[in-house]
This record gives sequence, C-alpha cells and structure tokens, in this order.
Amino acid sequence: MTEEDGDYRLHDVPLFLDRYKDRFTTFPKEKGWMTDDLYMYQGFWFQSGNGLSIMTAIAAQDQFKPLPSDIYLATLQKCGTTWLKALVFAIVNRNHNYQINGSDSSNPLLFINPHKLVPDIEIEVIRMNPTYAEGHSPRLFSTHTPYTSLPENIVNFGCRIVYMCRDPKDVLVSLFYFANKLRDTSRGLMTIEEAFEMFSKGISPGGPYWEHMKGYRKASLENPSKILFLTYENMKSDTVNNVKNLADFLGYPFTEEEKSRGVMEEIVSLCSFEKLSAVNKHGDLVLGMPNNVFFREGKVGDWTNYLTLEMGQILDHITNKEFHGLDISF
Ligand code: PAP
Repeated sequence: MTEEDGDYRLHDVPLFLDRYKDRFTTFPKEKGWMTDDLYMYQGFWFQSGNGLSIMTAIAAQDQFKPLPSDIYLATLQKCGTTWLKALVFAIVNRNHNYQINGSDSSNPLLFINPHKLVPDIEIEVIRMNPTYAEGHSPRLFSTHTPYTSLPENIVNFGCRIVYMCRDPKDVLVSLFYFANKLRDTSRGLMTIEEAFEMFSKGISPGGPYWEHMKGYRKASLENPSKILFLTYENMKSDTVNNVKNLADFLGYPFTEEEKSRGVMEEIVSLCSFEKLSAVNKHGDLVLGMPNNVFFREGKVGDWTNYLTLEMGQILDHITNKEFHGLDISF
C-alpha cells in the first residue's frame, strides 16, 4: 500500500488481498486507464491494484460491516465525488465544534482533503484502525461500487445512499486527464481517441458508465426515501437548493434560523471549487496521488474543448438510448 504507516495493514495487505486473487484471475481483462488492467466482475469493469480495485471491492463485499445509520455517497469516478463528500460532510457536521489535534477549531474542510474526511468502503476494509470510533453516528462513507455489487447489508438495512451522476462527455474528459496524470509513465499517455473508444464501449473504471448510472437510478425510483439521485449539472446550476434538499434527505434539515443566518450559502461557499482547490493545492492524499489531481476545471460542458462534435453526438446517442424513460437529464 502507499498510505502512511499505521493507517493501513501495511504488512498484512498483500496477505489479506492474496486470498481474493484466485477469484478474479480468470475474469475478462482489458487495458486499464490509471492501473495496468481492468477486470470484469459482476458485469462491471474494476481496476487492478491494491487500492480502489477489484480486490478491495470483493473484500468490501465480504468484510465491510454496514450499520443502519450509515450514509453512503456513491459515484462513478469523476462525477463529482470530491464535491459531494465536502457538501455532505459540511451539512452533517455543521454544528460540531471542531477540535482537530486539540488546537484548531476551524472546519476540517479548510485544511483536509474531503477524501480523507469521507473514507471509501473499499479502503476501509484494509485500514488498520477503523475510521470511526464505536458508537459514532452517522458514519459517512463513499463508494464507486455499482449498486448490484454493494456489500448486501447496505441495501438490506435501508441505509441512505446519495448518488451523483454527470454528463458522460465531461466524465470522459475528466477521467482522461486524471488517468494521464496518474498512470505509470512507462505506459505512455492515452490519446483522447483511445479514451473515447474505450469509454464508449463501456470499458472504463466502474463502467460501463451507463450501466452504473442505471443501477442506482432504477433503485432510486423504486426507493426515493433511501436513495437520492443527483446530477453534477443540477448541483452546479442551483447549489443552494440542492444543499437544502440534501440536508432534508439526510435527516439534517436547516432550521428557519439557520436559513436566515445564511448557513446554506456558507456551506456552498466552503465547498466551492475555488475554495477546495485552493486548500488542496499542495500535498498528497496518498503517495503518488497529489491532492490537486481532484481539481481541474470544475465546469459543465468542458468536453467541447477536447472532443469532436461527432464524438459528442455518439455519446449523446448512447445516453439517449440507454437512459430512455429514466428521467435523467444533464
Ligand atoms: P473522484 O471520483 O476520482 O474522486 P471526482 O471528484 O468525482 O473524482 O471528479 C473530479 C471532478 O470534479 C473534476 O472535474 P473536471 O476534471 O471536469 O474539472 C473536478 O474539477 C471537479 N470538482 C472537484 N471539486 C469540485 C467542486 N468543489 N465543485 C465543482 N467541481 C469540482
């Protein structure tokens, strides 16, 4: 593992993960984006490697222990995970008097990457010490795992899930840049044509993109009180209203007094692209993964600067066909 000593089962991780190796070595395999390979498991492409990977996703299915009061933030990579983590953390913890390291009482979002504040379940299973003390409620976790592959008690317990979806054209461009920053230099850079080809065939981490979205969308239509389905674009166009709805859904509604004090607007500002990207300009989330890799443009429609019109039309065509009747628009 590449995380700080003591946080993960550093010496145990290879041993721990070894037991999952036999489960996937015969699965269909494709070239990876960030990692060497992608493996097909339960209908989706998972990354190779030790971190967010096929091994840790299977380990989470086997070993992660959900609690009914947990809140899960589910996304495909590059759909707004970092932003959603910050917003939900800020909403749920807004009345805490922060005492990080006993000295600083300011909000952790002003100096900690949101990815550290809301851990992934796939990483939690290889952590030496659990993130949350016993009795802490609610626990906030995130995941890129498709709905049908989640550790089953997340669904059985009726845990609340917030899913954020994003226009696939912008997801593709964002993922393309992310992958080229993180992949091993010996593999060379991906071209946008190669990335488009793979993405449109569904071969991307967590993909097929459209299947990932459909799984959570259908579940949210069946169970709207437990699964909230958001889009990055709608969050961008009316963040305050979305923050209000998020707080209602999570069971942390804003009081009239908070509304009149402008607390919702404060949260929007604290979690803005400008604020978070400034806080995370330096340092690493884990070795080899700089904090700033999660902040690029933060815009809707940036794809027009990188994809041809024809590529955009092909992706839109697939989206219209796949999302027909699901009431998803960007
Ligand atoms: P992850 O799934 O790997 O954690 P994720 O946070 O979903 O990544 O995606 C990063 C995208 O969200 C980037 O988009 P871009 O490449 O199109 O620019 C990043 O800029 C954007 N992003 C990060 N923080 C914010 C924010 N506070 N507001 C809006 N967009 C943001």
